[in-house]
Amino acid sequence: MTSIFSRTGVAGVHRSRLLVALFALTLGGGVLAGCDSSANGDSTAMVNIDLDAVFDGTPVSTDAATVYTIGGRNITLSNARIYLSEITLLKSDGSEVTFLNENPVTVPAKDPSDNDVSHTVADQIVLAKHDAGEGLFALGEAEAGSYTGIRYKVGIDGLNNRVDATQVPASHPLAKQTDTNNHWSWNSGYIFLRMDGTVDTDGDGTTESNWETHIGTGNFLNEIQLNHSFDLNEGDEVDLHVIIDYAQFIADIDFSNAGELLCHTMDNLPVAQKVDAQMANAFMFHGVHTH
Ligand SMILES: [Ca+2]
Repeated sequence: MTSIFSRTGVAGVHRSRLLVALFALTLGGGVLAGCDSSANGDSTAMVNIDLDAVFDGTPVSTDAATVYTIGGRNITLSNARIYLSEITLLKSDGSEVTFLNENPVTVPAKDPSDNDVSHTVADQIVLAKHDAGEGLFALGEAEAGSYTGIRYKVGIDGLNNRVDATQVPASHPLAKQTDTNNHWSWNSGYIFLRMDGTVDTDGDGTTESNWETHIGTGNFLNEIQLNHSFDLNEGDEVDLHVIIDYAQFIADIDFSNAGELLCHTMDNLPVAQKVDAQMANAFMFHGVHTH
């Protein structure tokens, strides 16, 4: 008898705990429904990318008084800017999230046979003007969950690189820029990586000559994948913190060789190839920071 009463007592305790649990679930469900109605049915996080530009470990400076040494030569930096596109989060389950621009633009372009076409740029493209202090960009929403890394292209691929830049609205990253040129022509496309500055060619310590490293065209389009596990929690706003070391891009350029100082890709393929070979070494996924 005592054992039966005892079991009843235990069952009673379980029942009341179950009621508490159900009550909590109901509350939780109400909160979830509220979030779902304001989003698009999924639980999502807001994702930004923080492209943190350094030069050999210190923050990039385009101040003329900031002198860097590379290959034994003093150089300064006046421009440091880069295009990233097709920015994609890699989920633990093997699926992917590629960010799209909330305001796609439809502009004239040339197809692979050089015919005039109308092309819609849907991708969430980033033009990071590090020389202007621009490195933090909103990418959009991504599903909450477990991720293993990110992938992106350095530069612009396909028809997106064949548009008429002068027809792209000024607010879009593919627009012809008015401060520093970002685009050659519809057949050469965008300048994926642009670095400029001065260099001490005569070795007296004072920089006096210009150097220019402008990388573009499909042959030098790189895809970068950075593996780093992270979680996105519903309702969070996070920064994907990626460090870009601009010194790496030009690490193999011989600044004592006048033939390597000016490279606009098509006119100096050997230097473009040197930069291309270094591309993957310039990026590090530092972590995910929640606001
Ligand atoms: Ca000099």
